[in-house]
Amino acid sequence: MVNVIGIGYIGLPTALMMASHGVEVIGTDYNKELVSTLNAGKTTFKEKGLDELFKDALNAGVKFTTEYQKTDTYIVSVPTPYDKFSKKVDAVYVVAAVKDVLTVAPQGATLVIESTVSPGTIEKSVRPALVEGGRTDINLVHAPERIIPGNMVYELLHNNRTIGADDRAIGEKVKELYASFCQGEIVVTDIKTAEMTKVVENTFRAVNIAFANELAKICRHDNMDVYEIIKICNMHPRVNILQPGPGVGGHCISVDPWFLVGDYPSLAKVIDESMKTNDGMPDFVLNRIYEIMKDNGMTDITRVGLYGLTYKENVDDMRESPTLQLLESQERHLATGLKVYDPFIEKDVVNNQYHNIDDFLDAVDFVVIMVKHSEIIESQDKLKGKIVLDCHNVCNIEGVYHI
Ligand code: SAJ
Repeated sequence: MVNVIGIGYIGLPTALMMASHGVEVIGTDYNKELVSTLNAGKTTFKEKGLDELFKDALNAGVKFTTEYQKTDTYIVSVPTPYDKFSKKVDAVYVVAAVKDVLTVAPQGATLVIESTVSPGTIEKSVRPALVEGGRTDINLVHAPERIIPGNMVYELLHNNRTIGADDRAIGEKVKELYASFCQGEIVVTDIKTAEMTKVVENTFRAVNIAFANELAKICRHDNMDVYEIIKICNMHPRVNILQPGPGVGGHCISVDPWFLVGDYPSLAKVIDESMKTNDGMPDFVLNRIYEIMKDNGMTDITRVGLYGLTYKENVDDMRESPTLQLLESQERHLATGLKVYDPFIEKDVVNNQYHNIDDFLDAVDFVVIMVKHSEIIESQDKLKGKIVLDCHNVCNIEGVYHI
């Protein structure tokens, strides 16, 4: 039996996937509300294919509880926040979960950490917890997750994976467990290499996005079309530039590269600059809003609306979202009043938030597309007659502004 600790964005799909492939799984989380929602037969976030997978897993006998289980295999998938000031990873939740597991884990149990951590964290923070608890019999493994929100179920099945272990034989055993559902290649390596690959993958994407954002700024400065330029460059066989946008959100691309900057400040220069470039994009958009208002003789900020609150399209996750960053920045400049709408966010989370696209569009003259949800792409006719700042180049309307 596998006990998955932390049944959030990663732990839940992982637990469900294993259960629906014949593994006996119990998910444990200290959040009672989350556990009771799952036990009531409801998923806790929206994700393509998750509800169907949930049904299959329930039929297969998956269980959820707040109690830690006595078993031979644990998978820890709790969040790893980072300290905004020092830019270092804070393994506090991982260590707390590990300590809780140690209270029940039998001799020789295997503890798989899926949470993203910076290279060396398992050695520096997790192993000491085992040593202090007198539990060096526990086998430590790191199996960093790789699934992308919006396509998690597909990617769980098809992505290649990395397993880092102290002991090759244990690594192979864990590989077998993941192979119960994973159709990709599974590489077994050591723990520190596994930690580093995970952070490097997200850093690669962050740096590439920063490059696109910097190009957008250069092109704006001299009135060139960044999208046309990227499109043509990408026709070169060895060039693959990503897309500029209003900023970078989510819990991974906007966070993980900072771990390398925090740990290697005098070495991680390109990464540091890239992260600053991405973090500066919401402010860049705010400046564009003021410029465009001026061009159009607009003075009333309350007639401007931000479309989208989530960190990317067609998900309901708002963590570190560019829209939230922009609103925060606006408040810092002592200016407020922007209206906001997102079809995926039902609760009121910010001021001046709308819950219906038509009411939102009636209330504004200027729409800023912060997130390219399918809804706005499919209903762009509704934007006719409005001033539009399209931060993702998804509108085919004449006269739209770009970043
Ligand atoms: N973005 C751009 N331009 C682009 C692509 C993305 O501005 O061309 C922005 C998005 O709008 C979003 C942010 O970047 O705000 C991040 O989105 P994403 O779709 O690139 O990635 P995440 O954060 O949802 O998921 C990433 C994935 N990592 C990589 O692709 C290397 C995923 O595979 C990881 O599992 C995940 O991080 C994680 O949990 O680490």
